[in-house]
Order: sequence, then C-alpha cells, then structure tokens
Amino acid sequence: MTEKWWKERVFYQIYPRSFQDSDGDGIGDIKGIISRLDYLKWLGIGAIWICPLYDSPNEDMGYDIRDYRKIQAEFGTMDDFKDLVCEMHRRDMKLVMDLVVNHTSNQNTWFVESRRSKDSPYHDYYIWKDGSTDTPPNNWGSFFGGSAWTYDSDARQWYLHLFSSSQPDLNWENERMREDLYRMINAWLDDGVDGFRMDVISLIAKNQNYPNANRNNALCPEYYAFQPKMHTYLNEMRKKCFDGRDCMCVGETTFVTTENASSVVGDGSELDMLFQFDLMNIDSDGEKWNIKPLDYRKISEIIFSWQHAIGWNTLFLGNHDQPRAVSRFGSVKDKKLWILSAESIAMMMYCLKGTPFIYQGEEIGMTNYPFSGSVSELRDVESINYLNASENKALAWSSIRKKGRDNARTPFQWNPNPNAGFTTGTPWISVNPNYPEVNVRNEIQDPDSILSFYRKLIILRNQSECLKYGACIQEQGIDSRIIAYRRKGQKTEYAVLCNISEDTISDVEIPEGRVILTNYCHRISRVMQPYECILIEIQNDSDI
Ligand code: ISL
Repeated sequence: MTEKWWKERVFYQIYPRSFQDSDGDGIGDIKGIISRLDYLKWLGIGAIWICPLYDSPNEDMGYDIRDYRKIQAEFGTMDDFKDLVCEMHRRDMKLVMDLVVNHTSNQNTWFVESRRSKDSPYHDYYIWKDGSTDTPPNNWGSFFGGSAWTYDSDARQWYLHLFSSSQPDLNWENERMREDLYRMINAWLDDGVDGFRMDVISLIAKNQNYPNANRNNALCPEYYAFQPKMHTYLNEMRKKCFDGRDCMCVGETTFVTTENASSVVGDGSELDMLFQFDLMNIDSDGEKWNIKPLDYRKISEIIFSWQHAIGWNTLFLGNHDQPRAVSRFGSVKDKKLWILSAESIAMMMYCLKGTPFIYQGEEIGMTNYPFSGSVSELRDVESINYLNASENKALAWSSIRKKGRDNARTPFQWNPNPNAGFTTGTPWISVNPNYPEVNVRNEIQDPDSILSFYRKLIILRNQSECLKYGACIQEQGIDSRIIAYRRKGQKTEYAVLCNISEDTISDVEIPEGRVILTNYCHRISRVMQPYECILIEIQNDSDI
C-alpha cells in the first residue's frame, strides 16, 4: 500500500457560508475560517476541503461559478485566500478546493459570450441543440426537477443543464474549453492549493447521440455518467495538471458502483479517491424524496462491499448535500441517545480503512433543523423547486425535514451567545434553536461530550499505523445491528464493535483485549448496550 499524505490525515469539510462570519454581514468568510484553524488543529484535523469560494450569483450556493479566478466578495479577497493558504500550511494543514467543472453559472463570461452568437468562439464551450421552441432536444430530467434543457431566446437554441437552468453544462468535447480549464486548475495549484474535490466529475462526458431516456424528465445516468470519454478527459487532466505535483484529487463520482469504481481509482489512476453515495441513498426508495426506513443490514452490506471493492475509500457520514448524520443514522430522542449514537456511528465509520471526511458540526452532534413549514425558511434551490412542484405540501415538508440540504447548511454552533457565535449580524439562514446546548464551548469543557469523543478518535487514528493502513476484515456471524470488524496491521490488531441501534443486544462475542475507546463507563459481559461502541486492542502494539 503506497503511503500518501491524504491517506494519513483526517479531513474536515467546511461550508464557508455557514462556518464563521468575521465582519457581521451574516455570511461566513475566509477570515472567519482563519480564526478557527486553531480549533481544527486541536481537533486533530490535517486537511480541509472547502466548498466553493469562487465568485458566484449563488443560485446553487457557489456551485454555479461566475469567475473561476475570483474569490466571492462575501467571502473576502484573493489576498485573504493567500493568507488562508499560508496560515494552513504554517499549521501543517492541507487545503483542498472544490472544483466545479461539469457546469458554470449562466453569468460566467464564457456563457454570456456563448449565447451571444453561434459564431462566438465560446459558443461551443456549452452544449447547444437546435429544435422547436416547445420541444426540448430530448426528455432528460434535471437533478433539481423539470427538463434538463432550457430554450435561450437570444441564441435561439436549447442548452443542456443537468442541474438548475442557471448552471449550463460545459462541453468537454471542445478542446479549447478543456485547455482553459486546465490553465485555471494549474493557476490554483501554483497558488499553493493541495488538491481538489471534483464536483460531479463522473458526469462530464455525455453520449453524443443524446438519446431519449425511458421516462420523461428522469435522471438517465446511462447517457452521461461514466462514459468512455470521461476516462479520456480525466487522464488528460491528470497529465496536464496533476502529474509531478504532490496533490490529491477526490472525485464526487455520482452514480459510481462497486463494479466500475476501480476504473477511476487505484495507484496511478485517474483519481486518488472517490465519493460514493450508497450509504447516503440508503433511506430513499429510488428517488431522493421517497423516504424509507433505515435497514441495519444494508449498512454493513454497503460498508463492507465498498471495503472489498477498492483499496482505499473515503469515509463520511454526511456533507453539505445531506441531512445531519446523527439525525439520520443515530437518535435524537433524548440527550443520552443523542450523545451515544453520534459516538457509535463515528467509531463505526472512522475506524474503517480509508480517509475520514468529517462534515462541519458533525463533531458536536449538530442535528437537522426543525423547519416549521414555511418556504421562507428554505434557501436551497433543490428543496424550493421540489416544494413548489409538489401537490401534497405536507408530504413534501416531511421529506424536506428529513432530507433537505438546508439541514446541513445552518450556521456552525460555536457558543451559547446570540446566533451561536457565528455572526454578530443576521445570519443568511436561521441558526438551529438547539445552539444554547449544542455548541463547541459547552462540549469542549465536557470530557464526556461528542466533541471530546471525536477528538480522542481522531487522535488515535492519527497515531496508529494500524488504523491507517491495516487490513479491514468484517467480523462474521454477528447481530446485524452491530457493525463489527478487525483492523490488522503488522504488529497490531484491533476489534471494533458498534451497536448502531437503540436495542440492548445480548450473547455478543466480544473479543478479549484492552479497551482503548468506548462510550460507556460500565460494560456488561457479552452485552452491547444501546449505541455502545468499543475499540479493543487485541494484539500488543508498538505504534500507539
Ligand atoms: O444533493 C443531491 C441530492 O440532494 C445530489 O444529487 C447532488 O446534487 C449531487 O451529489 C451533486 O452534488 C454536487 O453538485 C451539485 C451541487 O448542488 C451540490 O451541492 C454538489 O455537491 C451541482 O453542482
């Protein structure tokens, strides 16, 4: 197993709009991030992925880029960004930027030029098709609802947008466009960035026949995910941007499967790591908003099928597109279960083999927002489109409460002061009312808090070769409510057992050894208590 910095560090994902505001405008910013680096260092974080910081009209909260080489004014300036790079490197932390190159904003000058005239050199930077004004070129649906095509009356053509109509898809068939992107990527790397998280990178190549899908306005990955040309482009990008640099690329490989994953990752491959979403889709019945209950057996099936499928995984419980981890995989019924369950799911995930990505606020057990049911509470285009298109608003709200992306985007809860210490102004999205209890200041002082547990877990991982590089072997024949596995290094062996249910489970074969981390002070022989988790050192170790 090749050793790499990105395999050895625990990553933290920052959603900059909601992390820390420094100037009272209600929006998080770069200076705010800098002011919290010491907290992240204390937590044991070694690398940070920051969601888009680029100039954007914010139709999709920064995932619609207007200018790839300008920092969003609300977040600060290029000088602030350079300070951030410097402050992070000074603390031996790596910085990973978000790279959104499947699409841009419709306000990007490339698109403005593109729609101006068919003769513009930028016209082919996007995907345009002729056709009558009332019928789109095909029946593909957008991720955010409705058709994936919009008719542009200036260009008198249709353009493709797999996401919102303000996010036209770039045409990767166009070599000049690709060269422009590579120049931009290299410029950021020259500025000191250590890598990229590549937004929907699996969708960049489209089937050039643009065939109709089976269903109208549905997603049809068979025509735009993992197309053969995607590999061509990713290889080209690697050669032109990343070869010879010590940087890391993690792809958001939407629609990846355990079968096709190894076509993009592996030593010397197109990407270093990938994000797969099987666990994130576990509570949906086909479509995101059709929610079904959690099935424990599925969790271990998904986790271990991915551990077998590829040599190195990303490990995560949520991100800015997902509900809060503890609300989804744990229990927020009462304080005790909230703490225990947040800890058990953390151990379940972050002792596996791979690179942990902790989403901001997860380490203090931030929960979903208690939306009362007014559209004015929402900021996310996906939820707003869905609500507007739904006939049964009550049903739509029940799904949004569980799965809406704004759940993850409420301000970070630093302390019990007004607005949770996030801003002195009016926050761009409401703060979760539980902030007087759920916040860093409370938890940092409490050795039994979720935050203290996360820190112990991260530090153990940082110090153990076995937890980083050891083999991961699923424990067979154990109750499906317990996620159990071994990590085996050269001199060390650990057993991990996490009850991810509210049930007390008896007759559990618990291996003998030294308990290194657990969330219960009193253990009962052969019993796993509700959400109990245990990390046991079985074989003597020289690396802790
Ligand atoms: O968020 C989702 C479902 O609620 C996903 O389907 C998501 O749209 C998909 O994973 C792609 O996400 C990425 O690209 C989007 C952006 O809105 C997301 O925030 C980003 O993570 C378009 O750029």
